[in-house]
Amino acid sequence: MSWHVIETGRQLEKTVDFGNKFLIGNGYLGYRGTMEEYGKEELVACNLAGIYDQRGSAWREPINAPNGFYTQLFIDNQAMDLRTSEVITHSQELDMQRAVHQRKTVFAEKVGEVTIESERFASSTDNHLLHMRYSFSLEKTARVRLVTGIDGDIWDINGPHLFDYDEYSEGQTIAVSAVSGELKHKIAVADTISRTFEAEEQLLETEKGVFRQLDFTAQAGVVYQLTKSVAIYTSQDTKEPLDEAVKASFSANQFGYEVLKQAHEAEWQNRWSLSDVEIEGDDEAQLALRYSIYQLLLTAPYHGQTTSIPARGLSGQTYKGAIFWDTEMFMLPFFLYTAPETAKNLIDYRIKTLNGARDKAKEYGFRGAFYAWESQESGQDACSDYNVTDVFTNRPMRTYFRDKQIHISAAVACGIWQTYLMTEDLNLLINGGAEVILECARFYNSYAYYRPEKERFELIDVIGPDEYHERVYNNAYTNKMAAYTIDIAIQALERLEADPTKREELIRKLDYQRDMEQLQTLKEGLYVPKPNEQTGLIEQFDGYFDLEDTTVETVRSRLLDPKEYWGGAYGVAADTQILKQADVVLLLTLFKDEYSKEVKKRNWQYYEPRTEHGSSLSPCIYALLACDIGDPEWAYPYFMKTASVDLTGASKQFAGTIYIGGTHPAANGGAWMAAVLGFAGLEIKDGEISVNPKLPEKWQKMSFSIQLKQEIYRIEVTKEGGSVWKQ
Ligand code: IFM
Repeated sequence: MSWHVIETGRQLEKTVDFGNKFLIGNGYLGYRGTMEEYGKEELVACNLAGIYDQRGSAWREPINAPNGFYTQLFIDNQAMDLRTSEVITHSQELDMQRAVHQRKTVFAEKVGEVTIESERFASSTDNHLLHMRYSFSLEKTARVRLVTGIDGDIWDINGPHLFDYDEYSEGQTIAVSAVSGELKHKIAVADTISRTFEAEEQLLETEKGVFRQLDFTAQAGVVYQLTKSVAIYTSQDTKEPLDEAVKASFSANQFGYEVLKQAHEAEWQNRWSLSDVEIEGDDEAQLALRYSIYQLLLTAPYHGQTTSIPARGLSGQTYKGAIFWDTEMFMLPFFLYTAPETAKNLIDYRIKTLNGARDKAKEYGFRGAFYAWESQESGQDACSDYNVTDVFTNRPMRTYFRDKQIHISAAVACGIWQTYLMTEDLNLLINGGAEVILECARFYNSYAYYRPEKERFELIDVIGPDEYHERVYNNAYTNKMAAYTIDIAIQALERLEADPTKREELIRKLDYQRDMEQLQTLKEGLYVPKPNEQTGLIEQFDGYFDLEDTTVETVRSRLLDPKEYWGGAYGVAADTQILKQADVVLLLTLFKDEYSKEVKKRNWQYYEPRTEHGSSLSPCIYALLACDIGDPEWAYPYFMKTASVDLTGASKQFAGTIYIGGTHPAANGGAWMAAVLGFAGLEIKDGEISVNPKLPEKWQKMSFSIQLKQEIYRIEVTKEGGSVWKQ
């Protein structure tokens, strides 16, 4: 049961939601959980990782490939369509263990019942491939027409992105290739079918698609079956994407659906064996946590391509398909502990995009690396200066995410350092990791502002994790993370002493001699807000405690429109202490060993009622700190909220008028952290693994594996304690 996500009944109002919930993918592509007969109005999309296009001055976003699964059955010229036909029963199911999507619909037709069943998966063994088996049967004999092929008229938020469509067909293989408007990327999709029945076949070509039309008389009670192997290649993969796609689709189809599925399932079994977390005593939590892990596994660049995980995964073009701090701060730990090679791929993306970060620092008059708030393929920042649209005037609002959310560089440096500490692989530092860390530290050195009257450096005019308060001074989280970045830059230079030649080369290349001295000065002089001696509270930023102290509900009641943005110049939260997401609590979670339990508890209690949790990144952090304080019952509802965000679809869908729906991989990673690092209390220090369980009341036992320096460890915890053994 806890491996299956099932929905029954038509539920057409949830079409967009189910598109996210029933997503399949393999790191290269994500295919939304829509029906085969659907089109762009239902947000059908095959979203591609790491390949972007801009149309005019609209937002740059990832490219959706033409839909190779398009299939429509007609009975006596009547379309069998979940949207419009009479339906007796309908179900949609995701088998997470095997990463397979299934659909079964029974239609009521003049000729009696018509049953359609389909099954699909995004191949985990060859990430260019998608496979589908489609079958149907009729209660009474009738004339049928099946149209199946590649639909190039696709959903885009800021498109269309594809032009110059070319169609191809040979034998059972058809293909479409098109060219993107901005960078002239070629995208090719090929589809080869096998079928169990004879039919009159005709080729249909439209402006943007190619289809086969199969006409025949279907006998009552016979199951007619079709399998499709869809291959996708782009000019980022190969010079001749069309040839590659045709070849791949054709040869995959020769193996047969079952063989391909077995290989795919074996690979998923392998992934699950390293990443599953079993919970005894709470089926609901088990399902939600597995689902979170499923989402991480389907989105990650397992195959070594240098891409990272966008904020909405591969569920569509929301948030411009961009990479945020979400990856390093919320998802990376899961990969570091369960799939370190994939964690390295994520880190490689930041190393590869260092020049983009350097350019951004220069653009704002700073030195070093200022990573993009919304990073695309070369590290360019897709975040616009006007990133939210006002619901009243419909005008873009000036926001400061791009220019002031400087904590992003610290997240990148910290992610690289954590990866290095876990793997102890000096090559990671030598091959670009140290360079990124040093450049991030240099950025803070250049951003810091010396206040002679206070004899300290400050970080002024920033936005912390709580985006509702813009342009604040000394956001405690940002200052602490910047201080940590300086610290790890100094430590990275020390570690590089193991290879003095490489160290010298790097210092020379970066002309870093003077910076090294300055980092010491900054380390000693950078102001990091401390807990107040009487209250134990850390002020989120200078002047935060002077703001109106009110409740989330009061602030919500002031909204004139439910989609109104809470932050920015006129936002309802901006002049109050109401925050969007964990900020000081995140700081305390990350640096938990540096603060007393009392300080952590007081801040949790102060900030929690003032937090809207308007970001899916928030509840998991409250869960983690609650576990650290020793209160799993406080933590549990936040864990459940995080882990089930993509199952319930209960997340914010709009920022101003801008659609921000999709899957939430940061929350998925947060759910894993809350369970494993929080409830099980897993810690690795100096290569030593320990657990300190604080299981919620219902949970009797948790078991999971982790990978540490090529060894696999099995861990079991109960309320009484835990055990760790090498496998
Ligand atoms: O990175 C987050 C940010 O912290 C809150 N708004 C959404 C972004 C993408 O998930």
